[in-house]
Amino acid sequence: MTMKLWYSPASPFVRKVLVFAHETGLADKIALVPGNVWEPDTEITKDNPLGKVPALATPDGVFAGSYLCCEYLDSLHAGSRLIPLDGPERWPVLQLHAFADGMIEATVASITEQLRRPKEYVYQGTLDRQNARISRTLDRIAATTLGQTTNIATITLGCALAYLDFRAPQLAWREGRGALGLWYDTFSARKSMQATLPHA
Ligand SMILES: N[C@@H](CCC(=O)N[C@@H](CS)C(=O)NCC(=O)O)C(=O)O
Repeated sequence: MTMKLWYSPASPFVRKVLVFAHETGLADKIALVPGNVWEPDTEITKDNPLGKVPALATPDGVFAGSYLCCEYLDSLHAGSRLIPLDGPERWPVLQLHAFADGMIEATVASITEQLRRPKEYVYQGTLDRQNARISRTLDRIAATTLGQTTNIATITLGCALAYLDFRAPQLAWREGRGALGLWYDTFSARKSMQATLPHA
């Protein structure tokens, strides 16, 4: 079975799906289809009316949004689930996923504000608010003990931190969060992370 992933090479949400696909041994079942979400008549809308990436076109239908793409991929492999279906690990994993995913959302919103709006319309208050959200969430995550278990949460966190390095290095997220930095150094060396480095 071949699936089609609408993607853009710098999108952290797309990267999350790609890392997930590598970790579950499904990467070679996915054909990447570049799409420019900023073109008004982008072809992505044929599959995903939201006009966003990622979207995964499969024999079972189109799945829009990174979480759903990952959940679908998780149903296709025989290894242990990266989104725990039940058991005590399910809720902590989903909770960390939500925080990491929210950081990506905030960073993307901030970058969109800076890169996609005419300079005179960029509102510093919005940027400050997103930065504060990211900083608080980093602090909360840094206060927890993170293992190197690979799951939807750690994959999303790895992609969130990488995206901060890529697009918002001035936030210096490692400062005062040494253990999180060490965690990321190990996680980002994984083959799945190395195979999916972003480019502008
Ligand atoms: N919640 C969605 C967010 C996807 C998203 O925001 N993708 C961005 C690229 S990183 C996009 O397509 N933006 C285009 C737009 O906002 O019009 C997910 O988890 O995939």
